[in-house]
Amino acid sequence: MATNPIVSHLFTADPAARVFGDRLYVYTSHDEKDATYFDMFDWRLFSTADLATWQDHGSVFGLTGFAWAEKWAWAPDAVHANGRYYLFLPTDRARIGVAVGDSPTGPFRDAIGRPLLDKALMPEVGPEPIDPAVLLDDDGTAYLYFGCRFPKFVKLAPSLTELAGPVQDVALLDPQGNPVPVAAPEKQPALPMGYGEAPFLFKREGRYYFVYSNGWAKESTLVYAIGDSPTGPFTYQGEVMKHVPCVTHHGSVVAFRGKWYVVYHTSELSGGNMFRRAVCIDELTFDSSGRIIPVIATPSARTP
Ligand code: FUB
Repeated sequence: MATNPIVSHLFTADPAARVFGDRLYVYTSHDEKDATYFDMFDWRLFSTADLATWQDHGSVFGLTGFAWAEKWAWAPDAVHANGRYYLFLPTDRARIGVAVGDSPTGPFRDAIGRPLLDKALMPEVGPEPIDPAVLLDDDGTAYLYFGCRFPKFVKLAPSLTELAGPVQDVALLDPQGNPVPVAAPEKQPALPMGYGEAPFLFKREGRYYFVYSNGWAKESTLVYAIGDSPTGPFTYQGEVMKHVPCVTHHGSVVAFRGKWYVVYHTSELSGGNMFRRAVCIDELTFDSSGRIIPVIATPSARTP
């Protein structure tokens, strides 16, 4: 594999790794080189056939593509359905839009001309509907997960541009079966199980893995829970990976060419700046019962 980070000519974050055809695509958000906040304007795309050489597909969509969006182009996800490619994109810490295109690399356009979810119109989406992640189940049903501090999900219609049910809370349980309390607004969730942000769903051997960040403390990292259904409940299992040098933790888990990988970001490339992150990849393995063996990140090369 190439050395970490996979991209070092610009700052990238919040990777959503997806396999389309015979390539691994990583959709990212984009930290500005002089960033002092998560003031982000566009989404980038990189792909590889061999995990050694990465192709930069450039900026595949930006805030200007959504006439209704103002700022904060944060964590994306992508899904292939209906012969098209759909990007789920959060803006404004308040809305999630959908862009659609005919190829994984675009061009993409606003699919519906308005947000799919909008906090101003739908209080049930919670205080911060960010970090969309889509699970396309084996029967073709799509579920959208999202939320900071309050994990939410909603079933999508086959078009992927309409909702097919109510917005619901994701039920997270501790190993004894008790509900994991959601985080109090603006507070660090209780480690290690509390939900912070960055949901990501994948399915393996019939079970649904709900990956998420447990917050912004110095021990925080990506953790996961497992459920028997895409609608939960999900029971906490442990860490996906050990803490990496970054205040935020956001990643995705993907199978590619017979192995599993976790794709995530750290602040190492910028020497520790939390607003200037870089996307990395490491192999991930499971034990015989399907538990993730926590990944120890391969350190990133740093800027001189
Ligand atoms: O990139 C902006 C925000 O930082 C994301 O939405 C969070 O998941 C965190 O990575």
